[in-house]
Amino acid sequence: MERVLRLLKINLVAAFLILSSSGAFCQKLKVNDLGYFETRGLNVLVFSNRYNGYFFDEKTAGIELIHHGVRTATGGAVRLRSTPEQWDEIPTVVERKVDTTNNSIEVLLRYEDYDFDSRVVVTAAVQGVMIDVYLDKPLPEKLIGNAGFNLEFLPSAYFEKTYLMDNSPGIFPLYPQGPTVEKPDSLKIQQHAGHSTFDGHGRQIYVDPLPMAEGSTLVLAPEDPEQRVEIQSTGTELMLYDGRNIAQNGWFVVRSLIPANKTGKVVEWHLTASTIKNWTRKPVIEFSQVGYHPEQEKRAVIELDENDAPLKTASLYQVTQQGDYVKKLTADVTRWGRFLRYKYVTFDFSSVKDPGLYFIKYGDQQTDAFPIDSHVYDDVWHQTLDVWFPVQMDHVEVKDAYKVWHGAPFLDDARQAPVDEEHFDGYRMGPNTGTKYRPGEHIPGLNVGGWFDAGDYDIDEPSQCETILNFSATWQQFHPEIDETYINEKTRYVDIHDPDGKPDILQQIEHGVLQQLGQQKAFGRAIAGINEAHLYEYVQLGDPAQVTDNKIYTPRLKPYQVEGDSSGTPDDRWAFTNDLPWLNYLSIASLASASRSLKGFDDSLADECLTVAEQSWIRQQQDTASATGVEMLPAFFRHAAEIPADLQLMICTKDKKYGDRFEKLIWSALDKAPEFAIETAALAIPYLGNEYKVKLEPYVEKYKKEDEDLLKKNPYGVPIGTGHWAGDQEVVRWAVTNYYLHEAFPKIVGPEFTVRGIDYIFGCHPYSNISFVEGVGTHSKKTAYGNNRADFSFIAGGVVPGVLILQPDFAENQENWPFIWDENECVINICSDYIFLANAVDNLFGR
Ligand SMILES: [Ca+2]
Ligand SMILES: [Ca+2]
Ligand SMILES: [Ca+2]
Repeated sequence: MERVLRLLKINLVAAFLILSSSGAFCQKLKVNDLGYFETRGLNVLVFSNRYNGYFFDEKTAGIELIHHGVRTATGGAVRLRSTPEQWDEIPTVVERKVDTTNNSIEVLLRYEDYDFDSRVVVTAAVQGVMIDVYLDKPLPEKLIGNAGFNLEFLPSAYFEKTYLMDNSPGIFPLYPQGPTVEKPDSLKIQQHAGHSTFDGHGRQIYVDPLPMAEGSTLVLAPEDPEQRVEIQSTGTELMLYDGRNIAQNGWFVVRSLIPANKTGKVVEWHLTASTIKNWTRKPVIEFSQVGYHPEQEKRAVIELDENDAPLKTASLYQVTQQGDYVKKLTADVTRWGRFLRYKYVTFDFSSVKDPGLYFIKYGDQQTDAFPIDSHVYDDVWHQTLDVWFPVQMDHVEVKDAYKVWHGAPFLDDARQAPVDEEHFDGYRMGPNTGTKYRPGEHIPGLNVGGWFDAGDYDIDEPSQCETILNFSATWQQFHPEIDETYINEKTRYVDIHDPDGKPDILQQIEHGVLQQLGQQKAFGRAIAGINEAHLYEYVQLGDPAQVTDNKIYTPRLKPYQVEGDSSGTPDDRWAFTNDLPWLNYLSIASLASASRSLKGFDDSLADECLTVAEQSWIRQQQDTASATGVEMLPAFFRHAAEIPADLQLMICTKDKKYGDRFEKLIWSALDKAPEFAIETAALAIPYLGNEYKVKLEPYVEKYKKEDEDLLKKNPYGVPIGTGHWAGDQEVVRWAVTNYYLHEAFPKIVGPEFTVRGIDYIFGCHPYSNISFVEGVGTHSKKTAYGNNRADFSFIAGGVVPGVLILQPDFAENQENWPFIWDENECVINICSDYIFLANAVDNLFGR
């Protein structure tokens, strides 16, 4: 097919190029003070962001292009595969030199496993950059034919667009269409710790993509002045690949192989990207897509290009039944200042309180319509509980009307994980199992309850416990009786939009508790979690019931041989049985809290939760042996983790021994990490009396001062994290903590911090104004990193991580490409926290 395309020399294309280039504008890039190449409409970043190693290739590192405000290319680096997957080898940056005088940035990259160094030098050129790769020593033997210089282009940015390779036209495929080739395993460059993302099903092979086009000059999207990029290679062939052929999250990759037996300059590319003259990014009016309660503060933040002159005013219009627009308010905007790369003004329309539908107008920009109404928060969390959580439920089949979300998965849980194994997804066993089970032995009682932690299919223990605690707190504070799901644990069957007369939140607590009890009964404590045994299982998308064969592994059978409920395929998940006291205390806290929620719903289960929690607490207090496994938390947090368990058991039993431990630990925790301890401290007020409350007050005063300082840090007035995972979780947690403090100390902490937190989640945030709750609000996340991400879809009610801050100054939340997990992957603890927050905000304004 590709040969045929190449033969189709269409002269029209050349004519079109000449026409379209008339809209382009030529100027030289400069390295700015922040250490990246800049011209209006185009930035070239050279390892401003590095591979951090935790989740390997996150598609947020290397040479990157920000083209007319969108990050369209990443991963510019010397790589060892044509289309690197997440778990492939990544280079380390040994050295990075920024030369603002000569407008160049140079990085020294190293692959330690191969003792292989390369230097990548990027120099400003007219309308683009020169990219040169240098070697001091010839390529190591093993890397010949494997090492090349790659640059990856965002597929969704080039969907429904074309390319020219040496003037031969092609259309970027919407769905990967090959070509691919099978190769023997012996040729494969090792992936993370010897794991493999490919399941040969007994064959010793792997699959590699072949180029979809080859030549020396490639133009991507020649027809589009906003995204046209041209790469000319001197001395090496350019190859264009589609990485999605071997991994749905792959990108379009442009690559030159590094020639064998050569030193000095081994790759030379001239990259140019078209820019629109005097391009100015359109203002983004950031507001809540869910709308506003009449009595709340109503404040839109307007994000402006640095070359944009702010207008003086913005307006609020009401939309009538007849479809007329009635101007309700015109007010001056307030200049806020600069945050990251943009300028900000704010528009306050708190004075408008009449119920109705409205939109904001700023210049010629008009927002989506949104309500002002006392009922706006009534049901914003329902889909999170009715749809998103059921889909996350492990060990059960889940349906919704005609649709099967998934079958009952992982009924073969679980085998004891082997010791000292370098795993993935943050799991790692220490030198011993800490259990009575031999590595590989089946552990009964674990194939029940629990939720998939996120867009993957593991049972991650910390988030399981936090989720139970969040659900339990929501029930105890607000008693939401909503019933939209049928849940039968015996038949392992869940039906969405099928009320069974039982409150869904209590049924979810029960589902979480069943897994906790399974762990506590098997080990006398909690474990780190349960994860797939093989990387090729971990990366699987679609129905989780197909990840394993659901039959318990028996070594006497051959692979793929089945006998009754046993099979010879070692595909069962592994129980990572690390003995982590802080984690066990978290499990104890969740069981104790759940026991109060389940009282009157399932008394025997409630009693069992409390009995197990108390037994496990006594065992944990006596257990002075060092923890097994790899510790993730610093010593202080490990110590402080006991506090919520003490609190929950104190509330359940009124037993002094728990109260004593609580009071012994809480004050030093408040001194060392108030943001970690203050919510727990506030929860104890009803049980410890007024003297305790008075002693707590100065800590609350101090916390409130920090809340107020946030207003100076960014225009949104919420904490915006800058870590490797975007910060919606921190925002939701912070808003919930402020709610508890407001309830306990209303004269010190007002409700505005809690409301600001939820406004941020609903659209008043950088980069765009979509609601970060899938399906909630007029415009919301529609492509997210759920387990249906390969379908470019979403699971209603999920809350995504949100805006990722890429160094040095670029805030991003990709809307058309679901696979950037640190922006788009919903996790159970944030979603259950969000359910609490939404109920809390509703409660603030009275029901
Ligand atoms: Ca996980
Ligand atoms: Ca129900
Ligand atoms: Ca199995």
